[in-house]
Amino acid sequence: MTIKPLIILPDPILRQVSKPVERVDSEIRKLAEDMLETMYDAPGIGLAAVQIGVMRRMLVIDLSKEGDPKEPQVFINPEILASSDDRSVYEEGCLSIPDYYAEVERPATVTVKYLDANGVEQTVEADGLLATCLQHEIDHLNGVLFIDHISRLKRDMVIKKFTKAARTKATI
Ligand code: GNR
Ligand code: NI
Repeated sequence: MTIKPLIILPDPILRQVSKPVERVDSEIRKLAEDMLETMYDAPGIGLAAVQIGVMRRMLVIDLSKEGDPKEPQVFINPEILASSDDRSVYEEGCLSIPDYYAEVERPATVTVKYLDANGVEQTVEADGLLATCLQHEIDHLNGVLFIDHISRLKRDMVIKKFTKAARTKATI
């Protein structure tokens, strides 16, 4: 198990579209373990493979409360089959956009088909935080960030701030 460095805005990697996982093998299960360890270390409640620079359609989520037993969930090649018309609003954050939070409105309920860590097809009807988190992570697989769902003014401000920070940190 390895904690991997996180890809941070405005790295163009975050805008790439991830490719499907072809076979759920030991390499993919190792990747899932690394993603979970990286997510727990951050800490976060979800992580897409692209956030550690791996362009595969895969994400992990753990919504268990601090102190309770861990509930790691692995979603491979997830697909949203249906979204509800009713919406819910959550204050979202992203490990690739550290210390920035904004309210995002999304479908309140989604039906998601995916492969689990054993390569077995599963379908979940998610609501609440799981619905929001699944949509946030599936967006990552398509090169979409939660700031794409807020006002252009706010988005441009965040991108500008992170671009400036990256320039300051760079050794060029
Ligand atoms: O840790 C995270 N918290 C969070 C809060 C509200 C909605 C979505 C998320 S996901 C985020 C981790 C992350 O960046 N996943 O891609
Ligand atoms: Ni994120």
